[in-house]
Parts: sequence; C-alpha cells; structure tokens
Amino acid sequence: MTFVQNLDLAARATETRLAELLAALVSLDGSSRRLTAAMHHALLGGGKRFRPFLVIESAALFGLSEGDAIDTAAALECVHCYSLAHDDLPAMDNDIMRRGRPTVWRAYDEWTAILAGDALLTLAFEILALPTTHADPSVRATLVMELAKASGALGMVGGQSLDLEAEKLSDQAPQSLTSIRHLQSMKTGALIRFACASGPILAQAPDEDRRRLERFGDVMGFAFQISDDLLDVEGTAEEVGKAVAKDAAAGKATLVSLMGLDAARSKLAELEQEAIGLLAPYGSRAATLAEAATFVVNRRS
Ligand code: GRG
Repeated sequence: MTFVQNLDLAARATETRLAELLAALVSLDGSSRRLTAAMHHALLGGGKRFRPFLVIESAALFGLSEGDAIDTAAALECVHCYSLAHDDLPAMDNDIMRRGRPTVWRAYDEWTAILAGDALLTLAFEILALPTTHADPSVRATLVMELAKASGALGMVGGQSLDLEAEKLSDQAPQSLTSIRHLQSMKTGALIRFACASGPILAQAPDEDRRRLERFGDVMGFAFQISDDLLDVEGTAEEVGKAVAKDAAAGKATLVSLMGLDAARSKLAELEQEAIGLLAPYGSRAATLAEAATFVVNRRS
C-alpha cells in the first residue's frame, strides 16, 4: 500500500468515528441544530487528518490496533478543527476558504463559529474521558492532561497569541528566527507532538519510548511548519484549499522569509533524516511513520 493510501484509510476511519461520536454525544434533540450543523461543517468534509494518522501509527509501533487508538485520534482532531474554525475568524486570520469550502464563520456567522469551536474543544475532552478511549482510567487521565497542555496557554493557544501579538500590536519587536521557532513549536508543534506521544501513552510503553516519540513529534512539527510556510509561498489556492501568499501580503516574517528558500529546503531535508533516524529502533514497524516524514517534507496541500 502507498503512503497516500495509508493516510486515506486513517482519514476515513477517523471520519467514521467522528460522525459516530457526534451522533452519540451531541444529540440533535438536546442541542441547537444550528450549533450541531456548524460543528459538522468544522469537523467533517475535507482535511488530511494527518494528526489522527500520527496517533494511529504511533500506537501501531507498540502493537496497538487502529481501534485502540481511534478515540484519541478523534479527540485530537476535534481540537485541531476547533483551532482552524477560530483561526479563520475575522478577529484572527480573517479567512473565507478552508479545505476548499467556506470557513465556518462564512457558512454561518461569527458567533456560531465561536460556539462551534468551543463545543469541539470541550467534546475532545469528553471523548478522552470515555472508557472506549482506554480501559485504564489512569491512561485516560494522562491523555487528558497531555492534550490540555498541548492545546492551552503553554501550547497551541499560547503560540497563537504570540503570533497575533507580533502581527497586530505595533509595539512588538521584529520577529527573529528563534522567536518564530518558539511560537511555532507551541502553535503548530504541540498538537503534532501530542499525536506522536499518544501511541506510547496508550500502550503504556517505557518512558524512553515516550521521550523518543515526543522528539520525533518535535521534528515533524518543525518540518510541518516549514512546509506550510513554503506552501504559502509556492502553492496555489486550488492545491492548498485556502488562500496563499497571505504571509508576504501581511509583511509577516516566517521561517522561510527569514531563512530564505534554499536554506528552508535544506533544513527540511535535514529534519526528514532526523525523524527517520529516531524511528530506527522500531525497524520495519515504523516504515509507514518514516514515510510520513517524507510526506511532510514534500506535501503540496
Ligand atoms: C485559534 C487557538 C487558535 C489556534 C490556531 C492551528 C492554528 C492555531 C492556526 C492555523 C494557522 C496555520 C495555517 C497554521 C500552520 C499549520 C497548520 C495548523 C495548518 C493546517 O493544518 P493541516 O494542514 O490542515 O493539517 P487540514 O485541513 O489538512 O486538517
């Protein structure tokens, strides 16, 4: 099977489980139809489901099945989709297209998009608390703790704030490579790191494995961000499913604008090798995850 077929299988399994969880946990009778429809719009229909794929594959390294990892994968995707719905709002990035469709606030309105994001964030933790996520409550508590940290003030939300401060507040110092690297390891990196660490957490694997997979997640997150910046410069809106060239138009410093295209591409190649090297102890079980490193470096969407 090719890497893209594997990614697609994980995406379909995640979407099936997300639809089931939405139907089971957000009943149409008890909730606002408008809110539920906006949650559907944010969560289903498009998206690579790359983070769920990382959850499933990092769990597979330790002999766990897709079914063992799917609820954790779905919970993480709820947080990711909430972040996109909020990031697209006029007060933040003000985007009208996402995944080739109108953003949630354009399809509904701002308050519905805010509330749908809020509901997806809380749904993620409801899913992690379900016994179907893991039979052992202490594993569920660890997942809740780690996803909360990855999503919150020291993770994605904190990184988003640092990014918006630099962009929108006039008294901020110009961004350096170090400050951008730091904010992006929080904004984009923290969820990818959680995805990679969740396999050893679910498998109750030794700490050494968890640290190795966290390091793998850091490297993948860094590569993902550089490739995202490159796509903003080199990609087309059709490929990416959203507006491109936004960073340059906003005069925004990015890893690519500060490093230059050639240095960014060679950094990506270096990160690809580092990621693959970190998987060496897992031999052929890590073949798909190693291909993911190559995919991130070369992705066009
Ligand atoms: C609003 C709290 C809050 C956080 C927003 C994730 C994020 C933080 C902003 C998105 C802006 C952005 C373009 C970040 C760069 C990396 C990234 C997260 C890209 C989108 O993720 P993909 O490519 O998207 O995995 P799909 O659609 O495939 O799920």
